[in-house]
Amino acid sequence: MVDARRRRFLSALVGDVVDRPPLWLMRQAGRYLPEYREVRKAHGFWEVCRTPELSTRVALEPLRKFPLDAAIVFSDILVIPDALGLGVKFEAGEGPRLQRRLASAADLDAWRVEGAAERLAFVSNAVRHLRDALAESVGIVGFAGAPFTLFAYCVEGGGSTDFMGARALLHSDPALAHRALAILADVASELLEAQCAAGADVVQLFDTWGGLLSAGDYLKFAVPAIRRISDAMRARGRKTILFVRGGTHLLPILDETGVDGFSLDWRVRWKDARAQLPDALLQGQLDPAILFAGEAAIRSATRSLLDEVRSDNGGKRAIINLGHGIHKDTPIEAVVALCQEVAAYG
Ligand code: 1CP
Repeated sequence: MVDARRRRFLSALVGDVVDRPPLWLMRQAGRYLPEYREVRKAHGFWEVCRTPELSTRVALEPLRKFPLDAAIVFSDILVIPDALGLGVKFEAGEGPRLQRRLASAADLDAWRVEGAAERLAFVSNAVRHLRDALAESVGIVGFAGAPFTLFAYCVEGGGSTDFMGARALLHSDPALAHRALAILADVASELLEAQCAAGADVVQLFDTWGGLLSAGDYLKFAVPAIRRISDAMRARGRKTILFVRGGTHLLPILDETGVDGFSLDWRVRWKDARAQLPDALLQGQLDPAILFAGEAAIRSATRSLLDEVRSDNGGKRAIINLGHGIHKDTPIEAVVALCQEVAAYG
């Protein structure tokens, strides 16, 4: 028997009637949780990802605390560059660093494409372990980085505010960029399919930096790579959601990606997104900053979003979420208030 929360999540994915839209939060298993920080004191980031007992423990923690309808597997988008041999290090206190970067055709030729899927088996193992622990209680979200965002980290070697090097490379060597994007897409496809086969109900592509591109460049470089993924996933009956941060200007072309759903960031109005994407599943899109505004503001913003979503076709084809990952300094009581407000909306 599928429990009420997972049923609600699955219904939203296919556009069936729901009592209220389901809820999960991007980065819900991360650093804002004291229990996560405790685990990280004793274990390295890679160790948590690669040890199913640990990845499941941290993925379950938000479910124990809040009435969420789905869990997200504990992993990172940078597992793909690591599996390709770029050597990703997560040091405490600083962002991730790649030991090797992408700057030339020789760099790309050195990528270890063969066997990458096998080196990523720990992610689907984590999903399988999480599904065993959750049984039918809630949904599971699998994920991967979207090709352009992965490309951006591969070129830059770590975080950046503008990813100038990556954006320049698209234009200085478009053939190299297209080739790299296609490889990243194919490895992501395999990783996402493995997560679905292991028990994920839906997968999300995180295009955190896609909004840096002009609509023309997104169409030229990012869309064909995403399309490789969405075509492969659809052929196997899997559902894919695409999150593009800062992608309001991309709404007129996002349909071309061929994915099933879109995770909206907080800047766009729900109904404007709906007008551009009439048939898609939509997810979002509370501003993560609301969680620092106090209980009354959180409850009121959450209720406004729920009302807006309900006025869009009775709240079908919708998932409540944040417009970006939860901030690491978010107070726990704020998350409680948000989740209570959604859970009470029936
Ligand atoms: O709920 C969860 O937190 C689960 C898993 C999860 C997810 C979905 C992690 C664990 N990372 C991600 C996605 C991710 N990773 C994205 C896309 C989503 C987003 O935009 O927020 C991005 C851009 C990354 C890259 C990354 N990994 C960063 C940002 C780097 C930068 O400056 O550009 C960081 C800090 C990481 C490490 C990381 N990944 C996850 C956690 C909990 C952490 C913190 C590291 C630690 O514990 O020391």
